[in-house]
Amino acid sequence: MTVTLEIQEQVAQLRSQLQKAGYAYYVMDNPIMEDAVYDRLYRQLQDLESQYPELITTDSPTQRVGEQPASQFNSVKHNIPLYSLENAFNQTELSKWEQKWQRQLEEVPDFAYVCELKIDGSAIALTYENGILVRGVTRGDGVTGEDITQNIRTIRTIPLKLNLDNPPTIVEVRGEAFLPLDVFAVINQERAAAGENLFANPRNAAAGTLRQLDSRIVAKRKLNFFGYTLHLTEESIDNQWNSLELLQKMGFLVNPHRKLCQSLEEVAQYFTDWDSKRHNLPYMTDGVVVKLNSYALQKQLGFTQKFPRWAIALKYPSEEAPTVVKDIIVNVGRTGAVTPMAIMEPLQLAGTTVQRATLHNRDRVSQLDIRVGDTVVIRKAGEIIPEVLRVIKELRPAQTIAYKMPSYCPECNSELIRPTGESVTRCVNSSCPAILRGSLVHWASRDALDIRGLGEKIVILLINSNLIKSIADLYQLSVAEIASLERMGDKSAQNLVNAIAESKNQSYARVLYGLGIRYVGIVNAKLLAENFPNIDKLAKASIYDLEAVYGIGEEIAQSVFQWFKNNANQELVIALKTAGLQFSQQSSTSNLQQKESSNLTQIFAGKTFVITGTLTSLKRNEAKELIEQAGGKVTGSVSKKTDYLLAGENAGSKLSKARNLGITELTEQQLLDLLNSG
Ligand code: 1X8
Repeated sequence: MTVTLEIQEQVAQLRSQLQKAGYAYYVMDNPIMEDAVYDRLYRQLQDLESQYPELITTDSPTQRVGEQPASQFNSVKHNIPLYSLENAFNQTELSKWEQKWQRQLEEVPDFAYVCELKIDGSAIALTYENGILVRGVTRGDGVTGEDITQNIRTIRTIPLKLNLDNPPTIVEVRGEAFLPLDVFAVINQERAAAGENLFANPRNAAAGTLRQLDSRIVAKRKLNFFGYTLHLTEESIDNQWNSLELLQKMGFLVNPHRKLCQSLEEVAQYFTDWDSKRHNLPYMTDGVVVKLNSYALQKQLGFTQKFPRWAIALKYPSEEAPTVVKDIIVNVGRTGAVTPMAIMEPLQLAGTTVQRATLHNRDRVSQLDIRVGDTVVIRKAGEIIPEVLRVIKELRPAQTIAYKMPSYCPECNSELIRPTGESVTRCVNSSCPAILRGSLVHWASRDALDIRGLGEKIVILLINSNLIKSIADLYQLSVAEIASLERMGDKSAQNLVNAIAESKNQSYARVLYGLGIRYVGIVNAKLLAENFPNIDKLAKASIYDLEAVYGIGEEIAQSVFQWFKNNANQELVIALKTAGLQFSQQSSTSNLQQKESSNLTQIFAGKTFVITGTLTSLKRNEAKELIEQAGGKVTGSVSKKTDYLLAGENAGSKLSKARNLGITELTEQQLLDLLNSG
């Protein structure tokens, strides 16, 4: 088909509308368009682009997520090195820095400092050619980094095209890619549910995410970016403050909490203010960056071997501190995972008292060679449990004994298992009291059934007095039974019984999460609940059915499938159902069930479908049900036997495989048209 001028204009207009709407939504946090309208324009653009592939440009809003994972990242030398910053830890060091730069000049001119928050993320350099994003590179060692352009493109607050009428030929933008704290928490929850090692802090999580080879995974992690340095070939800007303004105008997210300060006293005030206010920010900061505003002054001062002389990072007190190990124990969690822990002389860390720190796993224990009596450095980062960072071997007392992890469960004495290829050691005795205790605590936790008053202490009392042997027994407890526990009055017993009864109103997704199925964190629980509208459908789902859900991978599918095969779990579900817990989705999907007896003709009789990508007008299970009603079958993976591929947005490897096999692709609209004509 030939491309008319009209179509070109239509494409250009759609892109401009989408780009403006995306900017308003992601950068300004002030949407100007309804989601449904955005989706409709997006699909119009996608349709035009698939009809006229020659019109696709790299800066099109449809081109943020790549289809193919990268096999590796190429090394790239930075055009301008990325320096690190000199650190100052207090006002004295800050004053010394001021004296130092001033001594370098024959005469100190009028000057101002720009203060910015120091974002605890991963520095990256972006290159724009003629206003179009062409490259994103990690900091690396400052001289050479890795080309992660594919991943960078998924960050919504990084413009694919600069918002400038006449962009300079080359623009370089530096800034910090970071994970907002809520996103970080969810990622770690999912990793904990999967029995994987947690990211120590948002910085590691951001760095790890940026180095993911599959940009579709990066897209799901919701990285964000603050721009803070602008390099232009022409000298049109003469200070840092104006460059931040220009960055913002170009379409970048620039941190709003910047301040132009006329003196070091003002800088000190900014630092103190933000030391308390930083805890309310939705991202992690580890200090403030102070820069001389004037570019002329910056140029005059230049760089040392390592640092610019015109900037410094004023850092907050460390969240790391030394203490002494009193004991090493192992803790058995609800999944049976055995975690070694150090019990330490209590210490103050970032404002709280800490006396336990995780040693993660067996390998970490031998790597550290930690012993009772050792002096260790503890780190507390964000919300997670403190960890032992390192052992100061120089301070080890004489005659310490190497620590060896036990081979038997400290709670039930059964032999511990370490599956090959896994770092976690487990107790696999399903009646281990530690597992029951952990399962109950998890069931009652805030994101699960949220049963107030049912903490670990009560759980232990309930188990020890033989009142409960499974989660379902909670729902049989009487006020009198609870009141018979140590230090439990009638009133608190009644409150607890009420709280337990109220938990029956919690959603199906929370119940699924509460069951503590491995890899099923809150996010996956919601996905499962949306796609399998009741527990019977979920219990009957094959691995293929499970994997057909966008976002549910092989490991999760396997884990869910295995969980429902287990007899004890089946009994638990029955008992909880009898007790009145929610095991079906209360939503729009229910009208699908009513359609079950509808009289669609069997136009897809004997045909096999695969669904991939994000569907926009139908839910996955709706599409599946429609296909099945028309006599078709939906499977999880593409093969020669597949007849049709229903491809939604951001379809990936399944789409390429289907194309290789010459399988017919359908859009949602085409599917609906076929069904309507049938
Ligand atoms: C590092 C960082 C800088 C800024 C914020 N966060 C950082 N992590 C900033 O200037 N606003 S500058 C910088 C560097 O130059 N190494």
